[in-house]
Amino acid sequence: LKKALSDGHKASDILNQCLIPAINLVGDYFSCQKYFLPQLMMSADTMRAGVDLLEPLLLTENTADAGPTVILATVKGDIHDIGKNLVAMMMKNYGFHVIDLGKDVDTDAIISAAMMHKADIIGLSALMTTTMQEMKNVIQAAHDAGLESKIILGGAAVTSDFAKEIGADGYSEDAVGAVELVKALMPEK
Ligand code: B1M
Repeated sequence: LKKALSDGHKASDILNQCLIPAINLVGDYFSCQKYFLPQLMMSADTMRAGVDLLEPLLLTENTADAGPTVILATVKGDIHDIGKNLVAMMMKNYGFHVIDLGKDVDTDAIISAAMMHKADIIGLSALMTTTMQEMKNVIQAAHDAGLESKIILGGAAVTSDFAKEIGADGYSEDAVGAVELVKALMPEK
């Protein structure tokens, strides 16, 4: 990565054209049993180290906490957080007030945090077909608690149709799109 940067490649191009396609390829190799869990874990560690190196270059115009308040979490049962962390970084970059609850987060913890921080947005991430079902429980719990926060979804397993079906307010397939989605939902902020 350092060589690519010194050769003049942009950090965002390295992320979007190399790192993300590479980790997706690892996922494909895992699916067809060319790679196994150790390779999946090593690749995830490598990806994290890469994102850490690029992060200062990806952050450009942090206007610190001026925008909407966003609670972010990877839902219960799911420990994938690379994509959610990219969403958090991009949102902070646009001045959103991001409270990142981490991964494998209980529905109750998400609802409590949204109430405590008067969240404008609850952003949920899930990477597995099993755990994306948990998103529905969060939406139901938010509704039961009378929360007015808008709920947006993302993560490799999630689709726009699924988001509509379970009553989410929006879906984005990537981190930049998530920022645009929040801006569209909160035009006054
Ligand atoms: Co796992 N894993 N994994 N894994 N892993 C997947 C998801 C899988 C598809 C691989 C495969 O089989 N091809 C598969 C799920 C299958 C399914 O459900 N259909 C899988 C599996 C099975 C598992 C385990 C069960 C393996 C095992 O233990 N036998 C286990 C899960 C344990 C658990 O969660 N309970 C497991 C574990 C792991 C690691 C820990 C090794 C590691 C994660 C490390 C980490 O996240 N800290 C890992 C990895 C790296 C992957 C793959 C290869 C890559 C995921 C990733 O980081 N992608 C993945 C394969 C794949 O997705 N193709 C796979 C890059 C990242 C930038 O993309 O997260 O999609 P993504 O985020 C994008 C967008 O989706 C979007 O923006 C991001 C940036 O563009 N986005 C949002 C994400 N969240 C958003 C929220 C938004 C908006 C947009 O609004 C709020």
